[in-house]
Amino acid sequence: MSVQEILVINGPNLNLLGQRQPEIYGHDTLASIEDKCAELARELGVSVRFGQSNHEGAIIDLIHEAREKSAAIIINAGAYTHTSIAIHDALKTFDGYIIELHISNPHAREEFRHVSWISSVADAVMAGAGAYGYELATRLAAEKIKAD
Ligand code: CA2
Repeated sequence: MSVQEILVINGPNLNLLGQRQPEIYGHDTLASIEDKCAELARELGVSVRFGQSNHEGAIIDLIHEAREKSAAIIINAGAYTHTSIAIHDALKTFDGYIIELHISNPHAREEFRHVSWISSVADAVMAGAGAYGYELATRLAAEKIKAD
């Protein structure tokens, strides 16, 4: 049987991680987060694939691709979390396990970040653990897909 895949989707501006606003988002880059998750996934007997886009449609394409290829999605939709019914609808078509992830805790920030179009279609929500949240989410997703 082939190794099950977790797709980690990152939305707008997250390609700048580690370069700006470290007081909110920390010093880790997306590449270093990907390396840590890949190593963890190897230990856990699953695989992870990272995708990032600043474009809503490209994020939806990644979700559609996951319908064929992935057992779980970890998604940090960035600011689209608070606006995108299209991403909400796309996630609804995915049959696997979904984790909504945020580096910061949006509930402790501006009021416009308190609304999420992702939470209602996610199986789990992780927020405020910093970049470490990606490793926690990878561990959770691996456990869930291996139990299936
Ligand atoms: O805390 C999170 O992970 C967020 O999803 C990040 C989004 C924000 O709009 C959400 O409310 C919470 C913003 C991502 C911006 O990423 C940057 C990274 C480095 C420098 C500047 C922005």
